[in-house]
This record gives sequence, structure tokens and C-alpha cells, in this order.
Amino acid sequence: MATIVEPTSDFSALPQVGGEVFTAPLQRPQHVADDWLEPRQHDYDSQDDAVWDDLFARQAELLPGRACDAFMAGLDRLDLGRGGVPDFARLSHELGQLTGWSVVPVPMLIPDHVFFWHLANRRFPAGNFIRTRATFDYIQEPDVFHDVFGHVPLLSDPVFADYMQEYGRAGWKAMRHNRLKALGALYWYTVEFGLTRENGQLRIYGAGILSGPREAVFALEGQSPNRIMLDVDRVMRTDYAIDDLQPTYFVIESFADLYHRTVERDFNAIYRELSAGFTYANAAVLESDEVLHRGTQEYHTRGGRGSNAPPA
Ligand code: HBI
Ligand code: FE
Repeated sequence: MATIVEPTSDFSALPQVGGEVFTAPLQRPQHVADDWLEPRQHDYDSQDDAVWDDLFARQAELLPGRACDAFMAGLDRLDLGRGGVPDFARLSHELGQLTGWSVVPVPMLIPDHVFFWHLANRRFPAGNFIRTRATFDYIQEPDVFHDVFGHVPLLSDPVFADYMQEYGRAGWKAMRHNRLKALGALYWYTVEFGLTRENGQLRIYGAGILSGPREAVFALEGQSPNRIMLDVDRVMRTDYAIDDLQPTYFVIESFADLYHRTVERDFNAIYRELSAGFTYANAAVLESDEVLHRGTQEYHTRGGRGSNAPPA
């Protein structure tokens, strides 16, 4: 049986995944190799650039006072609003000088082990396509706007940059224990949908919220969702749904706090105790939770996306 060798310090080689590890079945396009990297960045036309500019303008209007300071600073420093889809070579050069990260183009969702490997080596895989006007408000697959606007600004923050690399490294252990779903939940509730506190005020750092038009207000101000202080063990046992607003958001004190809680937690111990599925529903509130806001769950009770329920 194939096994994954967990390196103590060398994460440079693509991990080998045995057939016993549950991963999403993805069909690799013929033009990419095992690293799933596109040979070059897509050559965007003026319509594509206009989609970027319009998405950027909408978020730039919405996010001041809602996104965390580090995100706004990164957006500024990397000048992502200079016009059109950013050039990855330029972006990688600037980001490289700040935190050593680069941005590399990939065709679509890539397999977990390849994603982890890139993160562990400070490469952020970003979609090599942009949504069209028809899917302007929402697409499920991560396109270049979600990936670059949503994720890249925070990679200029040294502590967050380290957290992302540690997350990638944690993939080796999760694969060895066949607990990728649990580690995926941690990513979901931090990197994608995380909230933080700044001077006592809730702010957004999750890319899934920052790159869309609806969820910023819902996540911070809505009566419907729960807002609960992040507990790593609890979050790794919590189910998540990828196609609607979240019933629960988890809140951190700071990136340093998030970094220490994850890096200093022995994930082997979590995985040994964990069942294969999730223990808690995504709307659950537990006795042990430190609850900032107990949501009404009105939005999801009325049917969520696909119904005409307003995000309340
Ligand atoms: N691929 N392109 C891409 N983007 C992601 O965010 C991504 C992925 N593959 C796997 C993956 N994420 C998951 O492993 C994480 O969400 C945990
Ligand atoms: Fe994302």
C-alpha cells in the first residue's frame, strides 16, 4: 500500500498520494503536468480587463471599514486596481520582495495534494480565467478575481503569509491520516470565510467574503448567522457548504493568534480522535462555544440561495 512519507523539514517534492486517501476526482487537462501549472498566464482581452475593473470598483466601494486593515494595506501596496487583470510576473516580483510568495496560474481546481505542495513552497495557485458578465455576481469555481483580489493582498502580511505556508505543510499530515476534509474545514472557516477583530470591531479577512458583493454585509451585520470565536478543534469537526452564504462565521483575535493556535496544536492528536465525517452541522451552536452573536438562521430557514430569502 502506498504511504505518504512525512518530511520533517523538506516539503520541496510533490507528495505522493496513495489510493486509500480520499481526494476529489479531477481530470487533469492535457496541457499541464503533475504540478498543474499553466505554461503561461492567459492573455486577457479588453472585455476581460473591464470585468476585472468593474468587480474591483464594486468591492473597493464596499470594503473600507469592513475588510481588515492588513487586507486594505495589501490591496494598496500591490496596487491591484491599476487597471485590468494583474500580471502575475509583476505581482510575484512585488510579493516576493515583501514575503517571498509568488502567484502561479492554474487551469481550475487542482488536487488537494498539489494545492498543499504549492502553498508549502509559498506559491499561490490562481485561476487562469476570469468570469463573464453572465456570472458577474457569483461563480462557484475560483477565478482570477476571487484568487487574486480575495487572497493575494493578505499574502503581503508576514504573519498571514506564514500561516498559509503552515497550512500547506499541514496537508502532508492530513493525507497520512486520511483527514483532508477536516483540514479543508479549517481552510474554509479561516482563509475563505474568517472574521477578525480590530479595536473591538468585527472585520473580514476571508477571501470568499472579500471577493463577493453580498456576504460582506451579511457576515458582519446580519442577524441570521452565528458569530463564534474560533476554536481549531471545533472548526475541524464542523461541516461546511460551499454554495451559499455561511450559517456560521468564526472569529479570530489576530493573525498571530491564529498562527499560534494552529501551529502549536498537535494535529496528530486531533486526527486520531476524529471520525471520518463531520461531527457538527454548520449551523450548530455548542455549549462550549464562545458566542459573539447567536444567529436567528432566518436566511437559511427560509431556504437560502435558490429561494427568494433576503440575506437578513
Ligand atoms: N485548487 N485552484 C484551487 N484553488 C483552491 O482554493 C483549492 C484548490 N484545490 C484544493 C483546495 N483548494 C483545497 O485543498 C483547500 O480548500 C483545502
Ligand atoms: Fe479561495
